[in-house]
Amino acid sequence: MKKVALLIVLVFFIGTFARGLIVQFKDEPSKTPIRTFADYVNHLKSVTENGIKAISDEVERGNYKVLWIARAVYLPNGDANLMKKLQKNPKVAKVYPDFIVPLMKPVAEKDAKTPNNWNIRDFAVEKVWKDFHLTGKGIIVGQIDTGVEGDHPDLKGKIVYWRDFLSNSLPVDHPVDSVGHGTHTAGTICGGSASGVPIGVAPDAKIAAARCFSWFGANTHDILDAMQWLLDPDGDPNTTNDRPRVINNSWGGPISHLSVFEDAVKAWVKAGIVPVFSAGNSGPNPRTIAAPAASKLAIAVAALKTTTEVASFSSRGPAVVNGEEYIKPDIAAPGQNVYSAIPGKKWGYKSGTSMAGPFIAGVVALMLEANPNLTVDDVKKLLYKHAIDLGAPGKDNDYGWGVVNVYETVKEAYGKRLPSYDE
Ligand SMILES: [Ca+2]
Ligand SMILES: [Ca+2]
Repeated sequence: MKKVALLIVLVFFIGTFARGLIVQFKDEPSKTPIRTFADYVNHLKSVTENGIKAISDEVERGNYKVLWIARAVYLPNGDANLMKKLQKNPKVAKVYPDFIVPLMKPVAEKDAKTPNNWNIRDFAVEKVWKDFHLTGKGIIVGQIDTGVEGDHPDLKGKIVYWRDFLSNSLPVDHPVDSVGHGTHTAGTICGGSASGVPIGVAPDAKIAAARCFSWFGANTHDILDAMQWLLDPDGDPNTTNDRPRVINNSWGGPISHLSVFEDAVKAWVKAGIVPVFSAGNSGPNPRTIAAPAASKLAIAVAALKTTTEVASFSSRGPAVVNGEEYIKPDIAAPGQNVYSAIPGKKWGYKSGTSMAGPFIAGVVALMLEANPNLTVDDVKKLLYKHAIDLGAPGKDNDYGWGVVNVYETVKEAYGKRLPSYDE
């Protein structure tokens, strides 16, 4: 009996390891000038196509997935031998095993007996709605997570784009969430007030939801596929109003995995998408920041346990990437005992940087409604400029620039609005 049990456990664990390879091609000079984002996408696609041609002898006919967002291709049957071979190809920059990114599990969860939405209540969110008449209207927020319960009373009608990337199961064609993580984060971004108190920072924003994560985590190639999909969720390259302006990423892995995602994050930024990433739940020791949060392009969000105190679980900087050390995270937002939606049309509390990231994504949605012309850099500058400095003076490895100041940040975004805009 013991042997059988051991075998079952072994098979179970082996089944959770991803298989296959991700082959990333070297960038090449573009033959035509890159002026627009569409030019940039065409460039990525052409580099990837050339790369695939160069390795075509090694690739099983038709059995691969193009991940042009990272100038890469996924080979589901790739193994260690093929990896060695491909590494010698002059067109190949790097070959990665298709590792699993673990789910950033909440550090604590409990049912809601009495609703306490301290993240909304104590951070002047309702004052922004009232004073500036801003609620995230017209802004699409992307998220890569465990899915969303689309018919939750606080999220009904808000999931405008949905795609299921979960490998090894038949894709589900409508928003579902069997884990609960993504329903909670979506609730913090744009949930309503169906339980009696508001739970979402930008209740009129909409969501483009990619489901990649199960309880165990997500395959890297599924995440890259989802990152690519979010650039054009309606599949029509001639429309761009379907593209999210900000994407919440309550996920991350060890900093050693940063490089495979870096080009995809860069493509988002080039498309004008604000990349928000949770810092990770591996604190309070230094150098525990997760990746891609550790990317210089990302807004890495630390979790607060009160309005002025960072949670001990919140991952800390500095980030050390390719021998270079720099301060991370970038900003802090409420992340402990956060009240939001959970599947089964219920509500509950979760704690984690996964709960802090979506708060910032919601604030960015308010900023972009206030002023749709803000660039990714504008958004970062305003968030960091108004953050309330805590801990060591200036930017530090616990709070980043400090605690998000929702009111002053959105107020200045609103003030920067060009007078000619839709007046
Ligand atoms: Ca489109
Ligand atoms: Ca500080």
